[in-house]
Amino acid sequence: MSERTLVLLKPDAVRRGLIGEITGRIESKADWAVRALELRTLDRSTLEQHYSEHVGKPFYEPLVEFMASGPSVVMVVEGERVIEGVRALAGPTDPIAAPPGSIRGDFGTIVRENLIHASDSAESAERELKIFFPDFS
Ligand code: IDP
Repeated sequence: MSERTLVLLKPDAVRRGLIGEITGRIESKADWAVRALELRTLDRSTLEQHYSEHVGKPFYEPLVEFMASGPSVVMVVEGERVIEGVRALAGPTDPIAAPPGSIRGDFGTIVRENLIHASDSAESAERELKIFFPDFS
């Protein structure tokens, strides 16, 4: 079933020149397509909505600060089982625990600066796409 997900290449990925590498892995998957893509510096209000489930956790403030520290790539990716699929390409949250071959496993070491965000369910995708691409249909 074709579906849509929100993907963010976080400021560490952009600073390190990994936009092409990471986007290429996503684009290479059969029947997936990038439907919208923009380089955007995220403001606090957007990030507060996006990470609302993490408010009050010890990593929340440094996370928001990091995510606002420079441009991210924000994109809509569409395709067969793309929600589950981009999460699998990304790997687990902690890059040291992420297997080689995954994006976080290949390029990351720091839990906060783990390169990529991808919606974790159909409900999250719907909510997050509205935050980042309110006019996209
Ligand atoms: P996910 O991005 O793999 O879905 P979440 O648990 O939703 O992981 O956490 C959101 C983001 O918050 C992570 O991608 C990471 O950047 C950051 N984060 C999560 N847990 C920690 C932590 O324990 N320390 C520092 N940053 C964290």
